Amino acid sequence: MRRLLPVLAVVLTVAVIATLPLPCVGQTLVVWESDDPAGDDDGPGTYTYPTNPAFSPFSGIFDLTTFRVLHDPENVYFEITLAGISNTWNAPEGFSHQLINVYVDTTPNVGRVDTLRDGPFVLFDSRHAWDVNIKIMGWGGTRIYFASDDESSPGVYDGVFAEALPDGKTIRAVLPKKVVGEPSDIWKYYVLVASQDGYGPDNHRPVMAATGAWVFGGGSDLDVNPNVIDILAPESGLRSQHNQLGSWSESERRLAVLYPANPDGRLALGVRPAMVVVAALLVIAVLGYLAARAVRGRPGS
Ligand SMILES: [Ca+2]
Ligand SMILES: [Ca+2]
Repeated sequence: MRRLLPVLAVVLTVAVIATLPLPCVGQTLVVWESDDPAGDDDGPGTYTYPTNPAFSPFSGIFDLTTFRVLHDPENVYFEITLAGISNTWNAPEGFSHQLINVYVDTTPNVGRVDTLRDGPFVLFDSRHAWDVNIKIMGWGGTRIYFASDDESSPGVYDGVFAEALPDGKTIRAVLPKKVVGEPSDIWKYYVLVASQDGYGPDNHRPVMAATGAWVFGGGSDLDVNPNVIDILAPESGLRSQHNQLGSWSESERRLAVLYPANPDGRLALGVRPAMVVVAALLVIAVLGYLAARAVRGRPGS
């Protein structure tokens, strides 16, 4: 038994670490985070930036690289890191270009699969209908909407705001818990990066067939292709960004269908479930060894 003590200590340590909350960042706890491939700010693979110099294709201002959910006792924070952000037109929040919509499936089996208003031109997976939509943009436009809202809803803005962080590439949205609730492991996230346009549908800069000074190219002149430049999604596979954002059809007037970035909840974290499995296997191995010893040690065996 004495020889087993170090093994048991390791097993217990791994098991405890696997169940601990994610590491602290300052005063806040990380609930979930995920990276997005760099250089995929091309929607379904065909989109090109507007030609006005404010939208340098090398700026990466619509290229999502990381999405992070944090919380403290008062607020939930969404941090969206891009390859770069730019404050070309001096928005008070420190970013001018980005329009980020995060749709969260907080409650299974309720919610909606379309957007509140025409603008992004996408639909959502019916198995993960969204319940809360956080619209993040400059000039005081950040809002929280609910699936039960109607098209004319002004959204919740009390205590809701967005700001550029000092790293010069991260936008943080501050969302009161009394509005959005306590973040949970079962929350599923759709993260959509678009270009803010005060004249566009629901503030989305359109993606047309041909690139122009103020519009993206590589889409359609009908309101059927996503006005979304990057989403949080894998680079390859069935649910790749290009497959998701390319699942629209002009001839069939069919919108693209998007899938949440973490359909399997915490499994998306990768390393932690692996640690849980390793810890469980070690516990089983040790228990099996102890049981075998107990049987061998029994009188008459
Ligand atoms: Ca990206
Ligand atoms: Ca992406």
